[in-house]
Amino acid sequence: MNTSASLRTLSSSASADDVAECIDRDGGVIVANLIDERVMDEFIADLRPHFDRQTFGTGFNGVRTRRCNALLQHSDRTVDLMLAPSFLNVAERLLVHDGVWSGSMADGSTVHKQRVRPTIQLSVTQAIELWPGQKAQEIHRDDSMYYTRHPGRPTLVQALFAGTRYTRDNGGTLVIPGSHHWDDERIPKLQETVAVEMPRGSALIYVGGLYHAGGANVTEDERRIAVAVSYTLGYLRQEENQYLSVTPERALQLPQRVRELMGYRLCAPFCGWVDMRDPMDWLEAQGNNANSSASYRPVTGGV
Ligand SMILES: O=C(O)CCC(=O)C(=O)O
Ligand SMILES: [Fe+2]
Repeated sequence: MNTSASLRTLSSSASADDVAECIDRDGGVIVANLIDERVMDEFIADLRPHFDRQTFGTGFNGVRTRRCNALLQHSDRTVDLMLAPSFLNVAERLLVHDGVWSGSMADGSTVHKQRVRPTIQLSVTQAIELWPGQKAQEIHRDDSMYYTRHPGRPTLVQALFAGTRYTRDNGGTLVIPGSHHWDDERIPKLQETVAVEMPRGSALIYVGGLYHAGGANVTEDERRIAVAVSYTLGYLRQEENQYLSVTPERALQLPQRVRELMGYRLCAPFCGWVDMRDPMDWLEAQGNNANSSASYRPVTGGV
């Protein structure tokens, strides 16, 4: 394994510009103590019964690994991870690109043009529990699902929040710093990877073009939890189908910004409509008879 070129660690008070610049250069960065202990405790406690219903995976997903999905359905604290400023603002900086001209004929002779820019939206939410005995995963790029060509504009920004500490021995994610700049022909090698080590509550944030893999868990009895949350552009398909993974009733309980990020907001100029209207109108119509913020509790309110 490579011991020299590890990713940089920045503090959670670093500016979004600094974090984005670091990711642009190295492909990823570790943001220290992004999620506070209380939030992580509550989050993992909410997930525990769902984790415990999962069986181990197969192949790429790991024969000694359990994965728990649909995190917005299971825990209010998913919101804290999604909206962590050093993640959301950085994802916006890295993904949103210049718009296209969108025109409309006003009176048959004049075309009014406007420059529009795409939104970003949630792509996946998944907690990954690596058990002792899990071998290292295949090295891959997460943006392969979008057929992204490299080097080029990012289509995915993902965070792996440490739900337990991350060590080389318990399966800390292996990364190849700078590999997002590689073309699509170069083959990544295990010797080029470095293991990410970080305390619980810190996060590895990276672009989808960074080569990485889950590490091997060679401990006797220590499980490693990573919580994957990713953003993509509003006009691409979501890795995890948020409309079917999270019920409309549950979506209506979540903060407005979260619903927008789930994809219930049209991506300009006109991607994602329902009956030619913003899907948010459809969602809100489902909740006309319900108390729409009944059960979401912000962390400051009630733990
Ligand atoms: O578990 C990890 O450290 C990484 C998992 C991963 O990269 C994936 O499943 O795509
Ligand atoms: Fe991955």
